[in-house]
Amino acid sequence: MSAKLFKEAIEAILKGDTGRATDIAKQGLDEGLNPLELMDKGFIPGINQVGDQFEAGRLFLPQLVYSANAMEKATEIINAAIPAEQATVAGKVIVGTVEGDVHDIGKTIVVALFKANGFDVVDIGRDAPIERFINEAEKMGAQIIGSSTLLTTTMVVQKQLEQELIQAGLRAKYKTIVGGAPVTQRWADRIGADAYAQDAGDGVKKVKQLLAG
Ligand code: B1M
Repeated sequence: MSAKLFKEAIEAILKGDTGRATDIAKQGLDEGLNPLELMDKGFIPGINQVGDQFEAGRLFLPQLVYSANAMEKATEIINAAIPAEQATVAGKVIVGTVEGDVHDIGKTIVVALFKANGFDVVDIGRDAPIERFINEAEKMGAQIIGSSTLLTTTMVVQKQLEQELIQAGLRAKYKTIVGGAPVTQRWADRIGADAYAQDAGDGVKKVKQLLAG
């Protein structure tokens, strides 16, 4: 039954059918599916296929926008249903998508999972300037600054964030974690970030490690 629903989720995202995508999200949750499984096996493969088709020139920007809208609405419903875990480590985290990049679906999932794991999170949104990451981290007394980016052209902003923290004399005060589709452990090492996470679950694991260390 769930395999059929995952397939329908993929199709709804490919068609950019928001009504169908939100119905499937609700149906899956009503049927007791794990929200993250519904995301990982249904909606995320759907939006990844959209990305592949866009890259191959088989889909155009308006269709990408329709699919993204459907994905955003389904993600909203699913994020709200992620069960809250008992907090094992307390921690304050700032998360945002870097300046120049409006992709925030993955970042929103990361934020939802961080919150569900008991972390105190300030989501500074997308296209967020470096000063905003730093000012908000200072304001909230965060221990961790997390940045997301989906564009190869904006990956460099994660590096600039590291440099700004050094220049402001604040680098030792914070741990940094980076993520996003083109980001890798190698990139994190190269720019001097403290951690890299490949998905939201990995992000929770890495944040716990950073707080423990
Ligand atoms: Co655009 N886009 N897009 N897009 N888009 C990509 C990224 C692209 C790879 C598509 C492609 O060509 N195959 C390509 C980038 C190519 C490149 O840089 N090499 C691309 C492009 C080119 C563009 C535009 C430039 C298109 C144009 O205008 N001509 C434009 C950029 C505008 C801008 O930002 N300045 C653009 C616009 C858009 C939309 C607005 C239409 C929409 C975004 C809507 C939104 O986010 N609200 C969109 C979408 C939806 C995509 C794809 C199809 C899907 C992204 C997504 O949501 N994935 C994408 C193709 C792809 O990635 N396969 C594509 C699902 C999401 C759950 O995964 O975000 O990777 P992801 O997040 C994961 C992990 O990466 C990780 O955990 C998440 C959950 O598992 N993670 C973290 C992410 N952040 C983390 C932070 C952490 C830890 C883990 O700690 C802090």
